[in-house]
Amino acid sequence: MFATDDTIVAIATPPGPGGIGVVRVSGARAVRIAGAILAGPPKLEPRRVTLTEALDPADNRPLDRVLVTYFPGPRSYTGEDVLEISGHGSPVILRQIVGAATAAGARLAEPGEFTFRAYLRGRIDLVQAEAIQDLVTAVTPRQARVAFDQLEGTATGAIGAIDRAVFDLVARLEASLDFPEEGYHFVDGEAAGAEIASLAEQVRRLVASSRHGRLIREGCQVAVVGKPNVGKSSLFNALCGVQRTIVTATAGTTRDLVTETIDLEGIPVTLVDTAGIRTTTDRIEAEGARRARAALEAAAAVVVVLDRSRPLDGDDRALLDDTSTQPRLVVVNKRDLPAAWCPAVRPQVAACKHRVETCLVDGRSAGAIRDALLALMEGRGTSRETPAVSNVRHIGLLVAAAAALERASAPATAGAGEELVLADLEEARRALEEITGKRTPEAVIERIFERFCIGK
Ligand SMILES: Nc1nc2c(ncn2[C@@H]2O[C@H](COP(=O)(O)OP(=O)(O)OP(=O)(O)O)[C@@H](O)[C@H]2O)c(=O)[nH]1
Ligand SMILES: [Mg+2]
Repeated sequence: MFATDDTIVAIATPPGPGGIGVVRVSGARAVRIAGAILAGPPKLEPRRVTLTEALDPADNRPLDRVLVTYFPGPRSYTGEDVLEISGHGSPVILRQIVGAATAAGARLAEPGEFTFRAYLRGRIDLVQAEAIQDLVTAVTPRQARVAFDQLEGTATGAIGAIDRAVFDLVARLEASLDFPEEGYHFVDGEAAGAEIASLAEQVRRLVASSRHGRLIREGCQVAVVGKPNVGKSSLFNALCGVQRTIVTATAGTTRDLVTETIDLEGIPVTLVDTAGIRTTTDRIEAEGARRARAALEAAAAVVVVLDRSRPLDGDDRALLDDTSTQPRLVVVNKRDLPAAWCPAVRPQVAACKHRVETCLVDGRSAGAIRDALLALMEGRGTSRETPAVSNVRHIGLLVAAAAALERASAPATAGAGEELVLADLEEARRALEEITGKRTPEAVIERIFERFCIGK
């Protein structure tokens, strides 16, 4: 996908002016390029900072005073010789330094190419490369924590240990296959079956914890729905902590979808405020209600807001019926006003598992709603522990590995032919090694690195 024997250069800091800006160079010619573009040229000491000047190749005049750090391979980010040149964070100067480096023989790096080289040279595996991207793009501290743990090797370690155990079993089974007539029995069928079942269980546990991991990594969308005027926008604003959307006493205030992402204990939750859903002949309101229904269907979870001060009517009931199979939180609002519900409807609402009574005029219910929302998510597999796996690519392959191991377990116990068991064990290994990058199709690798930014 990329040429790997040349030397690459890119600006590693974000576009635009900044306090400092860093140009990164990686490859076999890095030191020679330093000699060509830096004043002196300086004697670069490994992992020490050198103060010098970057030169304009056109006239050898200084472009900027810079700090240069030299990381000799293989103990560098990419595993190759790396230079980090820190200058003033001026896009013009940084571009000129890059220009000087290309004039001296470097090539402009593609997105993710530095990290790709780190992967290629075995500094990190694919899971860690993906973790770097997650870390850089994290929007909640919890996302950053999960990504950093994966970069440190938690997921890699867990998956690697299982892969090694499967490999060990495969080796013993193959040895039994190779020497059948001598009566070699490197593996007892029953013991092998139990071993495989236990490995499958370990993979299943990783998958189970990954549901929470995925919520943290990807976040989820929560639609706030209800009849007009029940207090949806008031709830939305209370959760956002700002008056993001208009609240008035007029029914039908919200006409379109309004979205905002909040941090719910580390889960980035995208809240969608919607127009009130009721039967209407007004064209604008009907379109609003149509969009509200679409948001409702797309959402991972839904908050149904009811107004306790008005009788529960057909529109409320229809909404409660429509959302009954979705993960949902029922908010019984306007607790401060006299209740208008007849006793007969109370059990219907009381039957909703996740439910909270609120008063949304003063914003004091926000904490209770957050807790109730979190309880709803927790029912869907969240916990406060940091999950090892969060990436949907990894989860899919873990599920495939667990299934293959489960298929192998019974025939092994029954003492069926080694070939049969071996085929499934091989499949499990293939899935595990596709996660870490040992056996990953090039197209998948390409897709992973093209999402990186230039200079990473
Ligand atoms: N007394 C009382 N009034 C509330 C409460 N919550 C909201 N309101 C009022 O109810 C009215 C409607 O609130 P909104 O938040 O705009 O309701 P909505 O569901 O978004 O309404 P639409 O956008 O028209 O569908 C406003 O006047 C709010 O101040 C509450 O808990 N108690
Ligand atoms: Mg509204």
